[in-house]
Amino acid sequence: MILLGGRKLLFICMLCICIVNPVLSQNKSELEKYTAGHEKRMEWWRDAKYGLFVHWGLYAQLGGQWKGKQQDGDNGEWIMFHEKIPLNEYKEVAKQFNPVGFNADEWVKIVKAAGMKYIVITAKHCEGFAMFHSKANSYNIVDATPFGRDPLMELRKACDKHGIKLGFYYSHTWDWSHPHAKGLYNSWDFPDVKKKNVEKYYDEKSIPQINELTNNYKPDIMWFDVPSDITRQRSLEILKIIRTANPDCIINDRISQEHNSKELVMGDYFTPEQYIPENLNVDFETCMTLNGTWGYKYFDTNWKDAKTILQNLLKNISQGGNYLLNVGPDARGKIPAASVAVLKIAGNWIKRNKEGIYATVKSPIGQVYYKNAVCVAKPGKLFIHIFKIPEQPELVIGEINADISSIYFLQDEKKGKLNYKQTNENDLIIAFDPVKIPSNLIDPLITTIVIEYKGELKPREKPMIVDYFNPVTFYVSDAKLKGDVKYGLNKRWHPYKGYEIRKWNNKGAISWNYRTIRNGKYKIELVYGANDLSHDNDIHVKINGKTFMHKIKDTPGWYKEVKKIIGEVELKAGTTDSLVAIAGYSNTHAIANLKRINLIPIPGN
Ligand code: H79
Repeated sequence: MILLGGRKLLFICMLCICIVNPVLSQNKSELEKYTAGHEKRMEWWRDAKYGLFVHWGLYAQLGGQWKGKQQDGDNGEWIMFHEKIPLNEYKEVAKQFNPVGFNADEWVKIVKAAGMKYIVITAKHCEGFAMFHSKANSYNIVDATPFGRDPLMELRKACDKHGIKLGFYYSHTWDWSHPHAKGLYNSWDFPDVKKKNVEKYYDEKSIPQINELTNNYKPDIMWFDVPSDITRQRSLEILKIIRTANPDCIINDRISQEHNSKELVMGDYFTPEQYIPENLNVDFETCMTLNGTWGYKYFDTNWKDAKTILQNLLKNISQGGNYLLNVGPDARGKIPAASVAVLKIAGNWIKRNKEGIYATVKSPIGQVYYKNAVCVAKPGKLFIHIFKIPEQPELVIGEINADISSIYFLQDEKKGKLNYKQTNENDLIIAFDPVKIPSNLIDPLITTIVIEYKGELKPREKPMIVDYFNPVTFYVSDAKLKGDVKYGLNKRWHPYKGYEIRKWNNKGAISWNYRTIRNGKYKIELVYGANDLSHDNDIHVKINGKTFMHKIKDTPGWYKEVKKIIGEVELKAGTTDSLVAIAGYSNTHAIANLKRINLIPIPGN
């Protein structure tokens, strides 16, 4: 080991500061310059709510099967990686790829019928094959297949014709066809990492192709994937290319390693994948598959139904985010008929209820207390999308500090149909008796009602309601923290971990105020993650003058959620109190990652 003397070390430090500082400040001003205009850029996107993700590449030709073996459980677009298909054999697939059934107009019409406002399509996935005519690299759909057409240019034209926005997914770091690409690289053709010069990959392929897409196809969105192994300098370079050509081009978070940071740095929005976040106060878009794969697999017929799609869309918009739902067109260039059918059913519902979807915003009073519904807002209106008719003939909306003028079904022209009462506590309760409601107003998918009010809707002031008619969740994101208790990632929602209390020990407390509107008995359920080091430590929950102690056991790991019923509690109507959770003695640094506490009504009480 070389030991540096104090003076030498100081000299090196000074030298580093001198060299690094100008670069940092230059980076900072470039970053500011090329991220400016976020609010304006996001206007159409925030109103759009719903888009189509399209994963289409050479993997569509294979349909999830290689040499007679079906790729179970894996994503179709990953077949080259999972089967370690040699590049020269994979290139043969390109020679067979001839999707003559592709019709850009037809795709855009499917998008419109689905009620979607934009498309994001794979211009190049990790396999490295470009689905557009690239001069920078001949491994592309025009030069390397018998098809010889440029589907992205055709789509650009069709989208312009029909008023649909178009974005491109581009795998800027991973590329299994390029010897110099890093990240998760092709280790079967190019095993020698020492021979790699990643700058060559960026200079020869990634950067020129991003230039081509930007300048020739004028994308409205650039959607990058896994930014592992990319330097900040390269991410900035990409940002600069895109924004120099078009300051309004929207870019997702995965352009740079900020992807895991607590705030947006270069990107315009976060991209939770296959997971709808809760309480995230930043632009985001949840992407999800319609079956179990992004890229086409002929044997995956596990389609989500229209109701699930709509619920996902509505949950996302109620949290202030967009929904990007994926289809995987096949080797003929057709979107599978089963996907088209289900998108259309959901699309017809959206057309009927569009007023409660597009251009809505997150509700200023948060969610309603009735659990099987979500709430979104427009000036003077709250839209309540009801997923399931309540078992009790009423909808508990909760505290509303505004002058309500009428409550009606969105489908009903004659307004003011629903009766309601507002309690002394300003809680709104809507009568919702399916026996009395005309059957045509109950939608077999989702029923939407509108609450119209005059004046300003002020934020809620009172503690949350514990209501015997509805299970209640105490989210840690809404808790008061006392002492040495912290949120993971500074309270930012994490794509895999969600919100949680981290490093919880016996030096702090987590609490929530609540009030009750009815008598009732509840089960207390803890939701947390812990590993076996925590076993036999305990968690204490205090409610209604009683303390419930829970011993931690049978927990598979810090980030694997477990649900444990720890006792029962009876609450009387009209109480205001608090629920407190405290970690018991711990000889390790933390005992559990707490996520939430549920009170589940016990029927018959
Ligand atoms: O394009 C879709 C996916 O192909 C892509 N993102 C969406 C939008 C994507 N899937 N996974 N990843 C990106 C990152 C995951 C990587 C890995 Fe693994 C998890 C690498 C190693 C563990 C799964 C298991 C894949 C390989 C082994």
